[in-house]
Amino acid sequence: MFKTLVAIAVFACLLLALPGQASGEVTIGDANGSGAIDIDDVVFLIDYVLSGGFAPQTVWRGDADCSCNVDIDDVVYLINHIFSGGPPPCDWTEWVYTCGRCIPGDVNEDGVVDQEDVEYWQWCEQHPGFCEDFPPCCADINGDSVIDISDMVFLVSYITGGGMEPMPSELCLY
Ligand SMILES: [Ca+2]
Ligand SMILES: [Ca+2]
Ligand SMILES: [Ca+2]
Repeated sequence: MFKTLVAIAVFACLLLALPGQASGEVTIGDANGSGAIDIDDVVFLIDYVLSGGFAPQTVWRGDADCSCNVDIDDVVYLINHIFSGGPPPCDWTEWVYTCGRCIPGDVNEDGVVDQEDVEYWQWCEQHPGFCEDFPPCCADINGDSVIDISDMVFLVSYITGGGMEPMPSELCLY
């Protein structure tokens, strides 16, 4: 019995210790970044939109109606969602595509993710200073907000088959 209680306690602690969001996942509408969409986000957005208050940490979090800008319509949308059962904000992946931020993995920005992206990346690495427009939002392919060799590995793994699809990056929110 004691062991069971300890196991339950440990499990509960683990649950509490889990972060609200996994790396690479953003909740559109969670304007204050608390991990949930609630009245606090409405208050936060009203303050930002109408009173010049703090912007959401990554401003596009506040784009609740997924219109690709943050304004009073987002406040109305959130109120309708929270209090009147209106539809939730679009999910993060949908937002990235809808607002044309980037196709994850499409580092040469030609609209497809393929071997040419790997080649472009390699070319950029070999020619520092020539790829000033290297799009960070497309190049953080594993969605951990850092651009490094692991993103290249992720991309190669996807293109050659078997690897996971590139994920949208929180870098797209800046
Ligand atoms: Ca909006
Ligand atoms: Ca491409
Ligand atoms: Ca990364």
